[in-house]
Amino acid sequence: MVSEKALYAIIAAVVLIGGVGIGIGYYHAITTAPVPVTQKETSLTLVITPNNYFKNATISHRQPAFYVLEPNGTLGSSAKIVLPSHTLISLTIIDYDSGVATNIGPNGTANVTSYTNFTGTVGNVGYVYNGTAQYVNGTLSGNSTNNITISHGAGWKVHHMPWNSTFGGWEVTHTFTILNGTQIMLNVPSWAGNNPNGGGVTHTSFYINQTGTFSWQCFVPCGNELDGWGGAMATPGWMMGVVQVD
Ligand SMILES: [Cu+2]
Repeated sequence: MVSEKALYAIIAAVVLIGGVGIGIGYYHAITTAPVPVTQKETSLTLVITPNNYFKNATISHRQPAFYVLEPNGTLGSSAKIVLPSHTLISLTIIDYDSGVATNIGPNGTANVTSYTNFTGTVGNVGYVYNGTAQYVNGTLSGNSTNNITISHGAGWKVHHMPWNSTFGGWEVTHTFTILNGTQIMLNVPSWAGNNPNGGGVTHTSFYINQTGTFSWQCFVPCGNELDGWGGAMATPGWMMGVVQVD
């Protein structure tokens, strides 16, 4: 058993050593040049597939859905997307769907053009990749396997997706929209394109400089029933969900 006197001696030694440690740490802190803050960055890749089988009591139909591309290559659920706050988030949407949206907005008959905009992204822009009429990315030249040159495009920089008068709709398949209550924090439209095989890649970046749990929703009525607002549009992990920002 340690005597009371010895115990006090040990406590005193611990306090003294700890104090010296703090002193060294403090001395170090005030004599070292400030370390440049490295910008925090992360990436989020969403994949839209159009032909997922949706079945409930009244719907038995193929429906589109957003997935999160996980680091191991699998498609994870988009029902709850966890993101860091105060971090540059590089968002890529790989969209296998196609076809213009005749209506866009908070109900099946609305035509609210703000949902065609890139809102809350860096510079309020996005970049569209794929063989659009406006911009062809990636051209191949050369005719032998030893002499192939691929010119990569820089993407078509857009503030908003246009109306396609030939097809009679907005060039938007779906939107990835994050809401704080009813306020739009982020709106990213995904390019519909006029490639008959469908498919496009849209890239943008954004910050969320607050923590909390928000909702995300697609604003193209792409579901079944309720003027397109049932089915996928009303089911977490399909065309809606939550975004938890830590
Ligand atoms: Cu949708």
